[in-house]
Amino acid sequence: MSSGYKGLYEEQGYVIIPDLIPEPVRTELEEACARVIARTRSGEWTHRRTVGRQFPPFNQAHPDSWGVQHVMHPDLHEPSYASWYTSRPLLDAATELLGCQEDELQMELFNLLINPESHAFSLRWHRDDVRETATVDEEREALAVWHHGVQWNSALYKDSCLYVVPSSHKLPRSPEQRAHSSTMDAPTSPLDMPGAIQVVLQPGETVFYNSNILHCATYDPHQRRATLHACMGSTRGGASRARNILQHGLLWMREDRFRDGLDGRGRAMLANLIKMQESVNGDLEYSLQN
Ligand SMILES: O=C(O)CCC(=O)C(=O)O
Ligand SMILES: [Fe+2]
Repeated sequence: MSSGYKGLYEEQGYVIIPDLIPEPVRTELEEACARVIARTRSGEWTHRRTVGRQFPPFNQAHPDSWGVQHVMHPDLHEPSYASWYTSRPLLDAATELLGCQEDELQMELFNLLINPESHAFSLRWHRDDVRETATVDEEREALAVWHHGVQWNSALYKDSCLYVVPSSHKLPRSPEQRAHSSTMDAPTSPLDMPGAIQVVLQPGETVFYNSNILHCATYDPHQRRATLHACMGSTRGGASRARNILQHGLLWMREDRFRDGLDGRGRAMLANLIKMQESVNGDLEYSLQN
């Protein structure tokens, strides 16, 4: 991929890339999403994000869902997710943005973000791996570390849920920004946050964003959403992504039946994840709290 995407990604903390989902694949993914969304809403698939809770562990108390977790899980029998996750256009984008070689790519999370059925819901302003109580110095220190991972949202339908503060992945919050992001409450108007913009994705577009950019999201039950939400790392990060990734409980990825369903590229990426998992002791905390 020859582009200015990496420069923009580093400068703004996010970049929108079109066309990472070829047309026939998009239809397959739309159909797979319709099936897993139905299974999640019916309660059959219990790995889900529940309305009222922003971060894992997601409880099972609330009936409405805003996300489907672990779409590559073999129990879902939907091979199109793993085959897209390891597809050429996506791997080219990830290696460019990560600045690594393909054999250094580490398989990580793949979830689906959906509209709740009957409740409007919002996420508060947050960085995925820095707590809202961090001091300016703690924030500066956390943001100075290169995290060796990329995260993205790929919209199957038009998606205007996400808000970000461009370039905030490099800067501690200003006092005003801190005032808008220090409580557990979601904003009533996200654009009140100084510097905030709304990220609007047309169907088929992908936004890659630094997971420590200041961001929030709003979910409208009347606006159809099926947005592929995934991340990938590079082995250059060693175990630095362990907490962020392994807190989601990925035992199923160690099963032979999962590995057997992957192609050669996927198996190599999975082997890198398992190596990282084995290099740390299982006792991990959660990055953020609800
Ligand atoms: O819904 C989105 O686009 C953002 C989700 C998010 O920020 C998160 O899962 O931490
Ligand atoms: Fe987030």
